[in-house]
Amino acid sequence: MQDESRIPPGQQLVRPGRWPIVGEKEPADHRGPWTLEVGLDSDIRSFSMEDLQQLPQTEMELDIHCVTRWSKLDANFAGVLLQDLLKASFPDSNRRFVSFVSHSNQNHSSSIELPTAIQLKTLIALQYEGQPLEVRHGGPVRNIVPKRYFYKSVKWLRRIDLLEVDRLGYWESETGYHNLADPWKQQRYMVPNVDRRTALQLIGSKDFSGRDLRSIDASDRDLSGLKAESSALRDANFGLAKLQRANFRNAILSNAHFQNADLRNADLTAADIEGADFSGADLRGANLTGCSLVGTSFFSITEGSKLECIIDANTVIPDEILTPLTESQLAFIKHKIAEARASL
Ligand SMILES: Nc1nc2c(c(=O)[nH]1)N[C@H]1C(S)=C(S)[C@@H](COP(=O)(O)O)O[C@H]1N2
Ligand SMILES: [Mo]
Repeated sequence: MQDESRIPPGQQLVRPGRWPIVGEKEPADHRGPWTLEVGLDSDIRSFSMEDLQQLPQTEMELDIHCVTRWSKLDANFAGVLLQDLLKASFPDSNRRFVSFVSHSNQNHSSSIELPTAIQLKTLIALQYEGQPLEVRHGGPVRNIVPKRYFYKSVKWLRRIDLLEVDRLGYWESETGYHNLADPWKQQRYMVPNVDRRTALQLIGSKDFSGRDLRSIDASDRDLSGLKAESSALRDANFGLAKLQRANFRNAILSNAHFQNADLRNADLTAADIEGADFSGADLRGANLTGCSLVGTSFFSITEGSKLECIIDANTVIPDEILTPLTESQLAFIKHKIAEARASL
């Protein structure tokens, strides 16, 4: 039996043994052996991998909750507790925030209040299931903040800064992810980045091309033929909207809400639809070629009733994009595709 209380609201479990890769796939180029620096302003302590291995090691089973709605339970990690690393570097500092900085091409980082990080048992992870952490998952060293959305857990951790004033991380400042990131409170996004008036004007113009309109409320609107190529529409609400022939090519639609939307003949080519919800949406003739489907929903169950998307033989959902789906979503969409093909 799965313990429901362990799965935060709006999350679905990945298939057993799966661990999706989200965001960057590799660190920036680097020479020489990996080091981890801990910095208190200009005072810096440097740890080699051997140094880290010589500190007390802690092993724990953790649940991963990604903001794009997938969760993975009982992931086994081992490494050094942040608390133990600080004992070995700056035992007497009582700074208020900690920032985890990656050695990555986009200079990722993420921050959290230091007492919270300690209390949550933040781990400087070196191992996953008894093996050195794979590079694609942040090896040789990443931090893991338990009980927070996974963007607080930075891959290829190179530097830990102890701060008096918070410094927003990459996702938090570039994409509006919520700085507190508590999955049980669904703290996924900060407030929308356009006011209601601007939003209504843009909806009237039917042109979102290239714009960042996080969490925009376009529910129940007539947006047929919408131009939204390469726009950033994380968490946008298109529930019940008319989106026939809309152009969402290369758009970021992660966690967008399309419940009962009319997406007939819409073009979603190469869009990021991770965590997006298409339950009840009409996808006849829509093109999903090259979409990323981690955490995507094509049906949902609310109050006991099942809300299903509609597809037909003209819907383009290539088989090779289906693998990241959860077990129930995969079974559902495969069945729908087979049905649509059979009705030809
Ligand atoms: N350096 C770096 N760290 C990162 C990211 C990233 O893109 N770059 N993505 C974050 C997000 S949004 C998630 S969900 C997790 C994904 O980790 P995984 O790819 O090992 O599943 O890493 C987080 N840490
Ligand atoms: Mo994420």
